[in-house]
Amino acid sequence: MDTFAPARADLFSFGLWTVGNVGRDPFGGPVREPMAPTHIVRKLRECGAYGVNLHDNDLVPPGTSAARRDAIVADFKAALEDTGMVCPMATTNLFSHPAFKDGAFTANDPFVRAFALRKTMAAIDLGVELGAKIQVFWGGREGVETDACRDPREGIRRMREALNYLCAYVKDNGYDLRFALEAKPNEPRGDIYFATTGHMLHFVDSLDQSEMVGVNPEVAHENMAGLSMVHAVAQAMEAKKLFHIDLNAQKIGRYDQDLRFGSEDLKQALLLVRLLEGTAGGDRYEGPRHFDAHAYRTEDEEGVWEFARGCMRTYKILHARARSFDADPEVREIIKDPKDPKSMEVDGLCKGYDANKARALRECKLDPEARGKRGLGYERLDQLLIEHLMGVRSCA
Ligand code: GLT
Ligand code: MN
Ligand code: MN
Repeated sequence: MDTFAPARADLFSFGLWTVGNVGRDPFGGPVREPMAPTHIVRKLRECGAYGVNLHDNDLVPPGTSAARRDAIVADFKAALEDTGMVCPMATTNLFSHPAFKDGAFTANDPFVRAFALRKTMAAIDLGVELGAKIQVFWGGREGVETDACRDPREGIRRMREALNYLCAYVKDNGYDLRFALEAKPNEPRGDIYFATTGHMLHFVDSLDQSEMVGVNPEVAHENMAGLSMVHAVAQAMEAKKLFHIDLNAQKIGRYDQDLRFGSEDLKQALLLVRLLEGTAGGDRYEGPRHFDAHAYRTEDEEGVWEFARGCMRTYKILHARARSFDADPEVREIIKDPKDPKSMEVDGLCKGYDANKARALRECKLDPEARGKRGLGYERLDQLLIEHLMGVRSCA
């Protein structure tokens, strides 16, 4: 039996736009034929995924008549039923239409803002009809080339207004749906508002219905800003706001590459899987493991499925390597909490201020000089991480 073969319980999902990417880039046109959404559903199930996500436009091309829309949706639902696939997440394309060139919810033109809101309400209806429990918001055009065009505080206020409106729409319709906000620092805009997951987390707290809004961090986007995806995800998990995740890979300092998960910076990928799966302890992330990536432009359709299988297989291998690392007695020894009475007493003095504790803290012996001289063994720890990652060291 192949222990790295994906199973439904792994909750692996792909967007129609990911495996369906035709390989267009700013310098060249498509290199692959578009695939029918129902074909993608069947192929993803064969590869071992459990879910498929979509933008409104991925399934229903703009300008489709109401009758044709219903027929497309019915066919798609039938493919989901036949295969047992689910649609865990849906999103709105608020970036392709020329009207969105100055933003969608944050655009200066009220007609554009109204169009964005109306389009999103329809995309929410579509997602809910397909069973989606999460609506992602990636504001690709919500930004500027020149900040001379608007007070950035107005951009922030408009974004809040739109999300408050849409949360109220969801409640009014009795939908069982939560929102996940996805940050990106730039591309396609020169600068995008709410550049990182940290910015988004702060913004979420300012919303009327903040309990129904969380984040959707993406590896490539945090790395584009030169930041740690592991820390972004940790902050979201700690705040109970990791509602969804976009897994992929990225070389630092480049455009948004959306590469196969684990194909760059394997150490970060290992530490990310370790965090999501809780192999070092702590809560596990329970939502979909979504791969927001696409195959190299060099590939034909077979290469696309090879890419999809690769994302899932690498995730499972990294999960096994993380388990092995955390089961290693030498690792546990290096990072264990000191449990001797003196350490525990000092620790107790630092938790929950009161005047007596503060007095005792002023007086107790801490010996910072000796502590400054102590080696911590993290070179050894990291070498152990690398050896588990490379498979030359294994613990059950
Ligand atoms: C687009 C973007 C992604 C977003 C998608 C959701 S669309 O491909 O690059 O990061 O997650 O709108
Ligand atoms: Mn993404
Ligand atoms: Mn991306």
